[in-house]
Amino acid sequence: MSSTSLRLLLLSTSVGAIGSGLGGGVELTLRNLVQALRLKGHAVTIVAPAGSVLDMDVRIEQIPGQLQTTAQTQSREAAIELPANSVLAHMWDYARTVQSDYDALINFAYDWLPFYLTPFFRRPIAHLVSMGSLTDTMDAAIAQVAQNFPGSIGVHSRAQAETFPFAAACRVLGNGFDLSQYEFCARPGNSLAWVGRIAPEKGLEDAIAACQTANRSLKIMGILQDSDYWQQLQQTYPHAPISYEGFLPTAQLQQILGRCCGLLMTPRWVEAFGNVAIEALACGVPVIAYRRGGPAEIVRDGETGWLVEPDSVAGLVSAIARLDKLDRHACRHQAEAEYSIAAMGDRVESWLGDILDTHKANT
Ligand code: HBI
Repeated sequence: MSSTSLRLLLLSTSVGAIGSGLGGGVELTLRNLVQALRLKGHAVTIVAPAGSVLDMDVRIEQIPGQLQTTAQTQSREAAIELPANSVLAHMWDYARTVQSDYDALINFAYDWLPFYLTPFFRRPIAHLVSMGSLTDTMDAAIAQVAQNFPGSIGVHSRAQAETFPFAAACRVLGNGFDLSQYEFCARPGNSLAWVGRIAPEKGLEDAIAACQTANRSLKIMGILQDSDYWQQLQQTYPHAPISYEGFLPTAQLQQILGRCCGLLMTPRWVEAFGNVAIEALACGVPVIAYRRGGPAEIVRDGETGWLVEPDSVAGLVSAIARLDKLDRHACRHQAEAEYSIAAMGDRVESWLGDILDTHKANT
């Protein structure tokens, strides 16, 4: 692609305002992508649910309306849901009216509507799919775009792509982080860390059980998304050495995370990527993760972390005992080599270039 500056319209997730934490990893992904694209000279505008805030000077078109139901709480056969006064519908109606001011759109919502609308738009739409396969209707909607607009489906990991029938059509992009926001910590304390949305698909109970067995304290950070689940954990493990540190902005998160001797990742589902793994590596913190989904592609087993038999608490305990075999400098180096803002910017710019070239060839 020529090095012309692109005018890009980024449409955020529909399940929460940016900064609310409800958008999970997508909020961080979107923020870092804005930084990566602007670093490469492109102009970026964001469309997001009203109440969105971002720690950078970028225009956000704030759209009012009812948030979308989170897809991971739906059953495989769930029908398409669109509430009255849908913020998603308003976001994409806005995009329709302004599309001529942009060279391309990037969709971050894991929802049927943006995929269905793709052929109705004059401008090309790049879809950054943020989760693995969850429902038949979403699989069908994404497959339709993968077929009719080859190359326009981006994912974070090969494992995530493999959950879809159209895996071969997916462009694996990894992710990118502003590593200057993460401070390397050479001498950690004894605590372990667990970071993520506190919800059943994240398997927090295994991390708690492992720390109780290993007699290590566990610092828990992230949005308390499912309070019933959290209550149930407290009842099941009343004496576990855990502390909930809250849902923290990056500056505070990395301060606590960096002083931990390891991060535990216990996903029950195929984690599309595992942003928190990179945040840990960036601080020099090794990652103990189930051999499942994105984290299994990130962790260099025996070098920057340990990969564990999925759902094996005993495996977590044994990996905890081997944390001291790992070099914290190797962790930081891996983050710098593969997951910097610049590295992600190169991958996304190349992806957008290919989509624009294909679009030009077909119009
Ligand atoms: N569910 N319906 C829906 N739409 C989204 O955009 C969405 C979601 N669930 C979770 C989510 N986005 C993000 O938290 C993850 O993609 C990281």
